[in-house]
Formats: sequence, C-alpha cells, structure tokens
Amino acid sequence: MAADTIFAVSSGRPPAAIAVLRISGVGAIDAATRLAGKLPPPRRAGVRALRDPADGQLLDRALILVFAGPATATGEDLVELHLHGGRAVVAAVERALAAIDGLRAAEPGEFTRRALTHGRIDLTEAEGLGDLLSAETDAQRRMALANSDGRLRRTVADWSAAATRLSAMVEAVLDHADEDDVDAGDDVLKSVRREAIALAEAITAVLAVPPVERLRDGIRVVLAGPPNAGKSTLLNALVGREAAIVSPLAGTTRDVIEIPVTRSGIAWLFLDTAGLRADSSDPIERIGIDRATGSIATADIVLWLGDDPAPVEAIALYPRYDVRDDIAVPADRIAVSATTGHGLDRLWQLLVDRAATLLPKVDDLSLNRRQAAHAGTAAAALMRASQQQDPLLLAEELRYGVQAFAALTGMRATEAVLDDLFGRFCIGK
Ligand SMILES: Nc1nc2c(ncn2[C@@H]2O[C@H](COP(=O)(O)OP(=O)(O)OP(=O)(O)O)[C@@H](O)[C@H]2O)c(=O)[nH]1
Ligand SMILES: [Mg+2]
Repeated sequence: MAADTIFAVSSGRPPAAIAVLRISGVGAIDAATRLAGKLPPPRRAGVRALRDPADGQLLDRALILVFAGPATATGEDLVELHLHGGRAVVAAVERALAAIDGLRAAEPGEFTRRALTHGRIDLTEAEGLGDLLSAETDAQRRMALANSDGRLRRTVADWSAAATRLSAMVEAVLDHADEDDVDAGDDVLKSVRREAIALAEAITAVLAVPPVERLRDGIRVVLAGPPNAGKSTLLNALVGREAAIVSPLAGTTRDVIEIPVTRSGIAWLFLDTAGLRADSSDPIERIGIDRATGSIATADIVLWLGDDPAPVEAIALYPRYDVRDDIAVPADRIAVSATTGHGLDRLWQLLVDRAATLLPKVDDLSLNRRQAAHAGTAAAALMRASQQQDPLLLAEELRYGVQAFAALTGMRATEAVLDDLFGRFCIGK
C-alpha cells in the first residue's frame, strides 16, 4: 500500500514574505493539479492561481515547482508551492490540501524520514542534517554540513567494502580448502588478518576524536564547591545575565541550573550546582548535593570554588577576590571576583584553551555516540577476526563487522532510533 501523501510548510513560521509549502508522495502532483490546473513542466517554475477544489474560490496566486520522483529530496513526487506567507493564506491552502483524499499534514522530520526510507540519504546524513538545522556556531555548521553531505557515509562505505572484500577472500579459501595448494590459502588468511588489524586501527583512530555531541550540545562546565562560595554569582557573571538566584544564605541553589551560551565561536553549557557539604540535614538540600555530584561526574570541565582541594580534576579558583585580596593568592588557583570582574578574562581564556583540546577539529571525522557504538562494535569484531585461526570463525567475525557498519549507516536502524532522531526535526523538514 502506498504511503500517505504529506504536506507542510517547509520555510519558517508564517507570517513571512513567502511560505514554501511542500507536498510529497504519490498524490502530490494530482493534488497540485486540483488546486492549480495545468502544472508547469518538471523543475520549471510557473505562476498559477490556486483555487479551492471544493468551491473554486481563489486561495492565492503562487509559484509552483514540480519535481518528479524518484530523483527528488524525498525520493517521491514532490511539489513546492511558494505562497504569499500570510497566516490566513497558508491556513487556507493547508485546509484545501487536507480535504483531498490521501493527503495529510506531515509529522516532524517526515520529509527527511522518507528520504532515508527511499535511500536518498543514509542515517549519518540525516543526523548531520538534524545537527545542521540546530547549528548555532560556525564550527557546528561546518561539521554538520560535512556529515549531512555524506562525509561519514563515504568513510563507512569504504570500511564496509574493505571488510566485505576480506570476507570474500576468506570464503574463497574455504571454497577451495580441499584443493592441493594449502599454503596459498594460508597466505591469503595471513594477509586477511593483517588487513583486519589495519582496518580496526583506522576505525579506532576515528573513535579517538572527541564526540560530535560536545560540539553540538556545548562543553559542559560545572561550577562546584562548598555552599556560599559564590558559584551562582560567578555563573551569572560568566553568562552575562542573572540566570541563577544569589543570596548570602548558604544552601541557596538546590537544582542544577543549565545555561547555554556561545562565546569565542564555541557552544558552552554552564551548570550551577548546590554547594557541597557533608553535614546537611535538609532533605531537599541533600537531593541537590546528589545532583551536584552527578553533574560533576558528567562535566567536561569543573570550576572548583572551594578552599579545600577539589575532589576531582578541576580548574581551581580563588573566588571573591575583591573581599580577600589581603591574602596572597595560592599559585595553583586563579583569583576571580564576580563583583568586580577581576580574573574573568583570564578564566575565559583558560576555558577556550581547554575547549580546543576537548572539541573535534572541524575537518576531523567525528562520530556521535550512536555512531561510535557501532563503529566500536565493528572495530572489536575486526580485532577478533585478526586473531582468529579458524577460517570459518574468521569469516563470521568479518560478517559481524559488516553488520555493524550497516547499523551505523541506518541500513538496519530500528524504529526507536528513527523516532528519536526525527522527533527532533521540525515539521516541514
Ligand atoms: N564581594 C563579593 N561577594 C560575592 C562574590 N561572589 C559572590 N558573592 C556573595 O556571596 C554570597 C553567596 O553567593 P552565591 O553566588 O549565592 O554563592 P553559591 O556558591 O551559589 O551558594 P549556594 O548556592 O548556597 O551553594 C552572596 O551574598 C554573593 O553576593 C564576589 O565575587 N565578591
Ligand atoms: Mg548558588
């Protein structure tokens, strides 16, 4: 059974000068014909009066583009209506389309999902596209653009082709196992094992690149320390607004507060936490302290505001410098004052320097966690293959590796993975 024909505004939310409404599916061209009459030839723009098929009422005068499937963004027949972008115009055209049998409004990300279903893009490209739509920094944009443009797909295709070729070599040896030249077979298996190691190492090198999430979601900087140390005040100073409540009372902050900011072209996520103390009897504060400890565990960088040594690796600060500058600043701590701004530029510089080591370089091939999990599975299988003496088991490990590549590019993606990815897309994409 053919899927529904879907439609949605793919440009921004109206009102706008122009609203691009896309229709995709088997009924797209027929639906457009019902509204516009004779359509312009494929890939040629034409202006048409759009009329409600129900009563012939004029809805808008619009530019129409027809793309015949399967060589389209979705892999299906696709029509674009460039409407006047007023709310009532868009609503009227959407109403008229919804009234046509077999047509319905698209779900978030459904156009892209169809592109994936029809093999127009693979899962790594869909993920890159999702990142591209949410990109806020230039580095995010460039990384996402490269991945949405098939950089990762091509690399994984190369890996997969290499593993498949090794697999075929082993099969050939197995097929000719009863023939005279056993030594030749052994030589082939030896070189298969050698190449399996080389491939596993190439994958491991990519796995060593920092994850793409850090670039996308921001570097997690957690402010931690004892109560009343000035964590919330410093957070506000760093992010440039009164994001967290500040008070002279110890134990003010309970929940973890997450504030995203962009600075120096880098996305940051600052987390303010409850002050750590062992002797709190307040049950709510205790929950806050547990959450603080959890945040510290997932931090990329910890800013420690205590006078005692930090419990984890951290940038040690000497906070509230303005009220205690009579004491010499310990050499291993950075004096800061949220009130006067003293030391904040130096702290930012230090953060930016750290970030450089924590982020993937834009030209690096960087994987997200889902991709890395499959790449890791493949690398492990190839490593095991390289140590396998039994050609049957060696072939089995290679097949296992090829399957992991298929999962990485979405040839074997589960519904859950797809729902999670496309749920993050906007409607009309
Ligand atoms: N003079 C001065 N006072 C500061 C500075 N930073 C914070 N304070 C004051 O110190 C007190 C505690 O500040 P907070 O930012 O609430 O401290 P906190 O570490 O978040 O405290 P909890 O949330 O209770 O753990 C407030 O009265 C702030 O005004 C500073 O740099 N200079
Ligand atoms: Mg606080």
